[in-house]
Amino acid sequence: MSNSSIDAGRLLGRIRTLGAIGRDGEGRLIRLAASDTEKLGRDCLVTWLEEAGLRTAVDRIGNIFGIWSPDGTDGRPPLMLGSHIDTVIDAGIYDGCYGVLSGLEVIQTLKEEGLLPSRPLVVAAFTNEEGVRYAPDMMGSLVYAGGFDVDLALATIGIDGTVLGEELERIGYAGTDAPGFMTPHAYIELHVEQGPVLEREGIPVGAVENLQGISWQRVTIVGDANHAGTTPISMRRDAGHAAARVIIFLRDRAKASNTPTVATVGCIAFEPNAINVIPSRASFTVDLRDPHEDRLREEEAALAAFLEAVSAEEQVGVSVERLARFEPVTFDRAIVELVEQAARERGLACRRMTSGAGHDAQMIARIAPAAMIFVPSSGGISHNPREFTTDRELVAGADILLDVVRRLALEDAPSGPA
Ligand code: HGY
Ligand code: MN
Ligand code: MN
Repeated sequence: MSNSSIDAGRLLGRIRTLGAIGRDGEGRLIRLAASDTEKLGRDCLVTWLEEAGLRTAVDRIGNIFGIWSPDGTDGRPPLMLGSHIDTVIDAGIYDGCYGVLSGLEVIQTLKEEGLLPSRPLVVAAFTNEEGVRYAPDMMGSLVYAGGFDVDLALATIGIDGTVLGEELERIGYAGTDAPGFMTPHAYIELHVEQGPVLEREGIPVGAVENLQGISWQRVTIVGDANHAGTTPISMRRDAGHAAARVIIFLRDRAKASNTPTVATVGCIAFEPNAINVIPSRASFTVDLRDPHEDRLREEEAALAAFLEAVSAEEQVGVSVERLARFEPVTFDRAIVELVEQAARERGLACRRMTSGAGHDAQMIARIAPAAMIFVPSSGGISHNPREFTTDRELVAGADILLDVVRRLALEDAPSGPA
């Protein structure tokens, strides 16, 4: 593989420019799916895609594509790169954006080098990867891979009561292409690790070989509002206390399991939410993850059993809504090996690893060979403004992507002008 490099200044500049788009009054980065701030990020990306000479396309779920189809490649399954540019609340600037902008950078570099690929090169920015405003997460890539009906997805109601399809219309990204209109020859996603492993081991490149299963649920507990001062403890139907018992149960169980199982309650709301009123209602989300499907099922079953017990003991009603459920995914071994080879040839240490986070690659893996490349996250921090990766690590990761793409792009390519 060649040792040319991407244009580091262009990539790093774009990461910082996009990272400045969508800041609120307190400087927090918030570009929730199909929001006004995300529109600004989308518009910026489309401008860069066009400046790079790529054809842009938007499908019905708002996925954005930059397409380079050199002569003679039209209609062939493309090599697809990508990730997402929507963010969580008070996000870092690398999650998702690094993969989209590196994909654009790699295509632009190969184009400028005069490469003659055997197939189109495409970079994708998938809609609503984070799933914060509309569940489930990885929605755009899930629809693209045929795992979720596009009309049902467009009808999704957000946490703010908006309808995704209407919001995409409003921001001008309700595209017309059918999701899945290009079946990739292969898909590679470059992403910051968002965990502590690479930094802790001093390794600059992760060859991601699998991704853990994800279970999202919303639990609603209904008790009785009552006076905080006059109601004896024994007479309470306290939805808040019942919710607290569930949260403690989840943490204690995951900790005691000595397995990679993780459990998170990220959102919680009480009603009537008054200092001197026993909560009549508690609604909270449960995010369970494990690399092994059978263990993830065990965790879900244990939670269901505990909810039943709490309902009886606390005399409260409990209902559960499924928000997302994705089984663990194994990535394409041949691409993983290409990542390792590219790292070796650049003299960079590399290790195989599991992704703790969900990614669009896990959805595209349903329709094409897919794999991911990780670079270190400082302190393992992500979904936090302190998310950070050094320029050197960012450029190294993009160069690995460049090498892998060049190799895959030249597979069964014509041997140059006759
Ligand atoms: O939830 C996730 O792992 C991803 O950030 N959407
Ligand atoms: Mn991400
Ligand atoms: Mn994320």
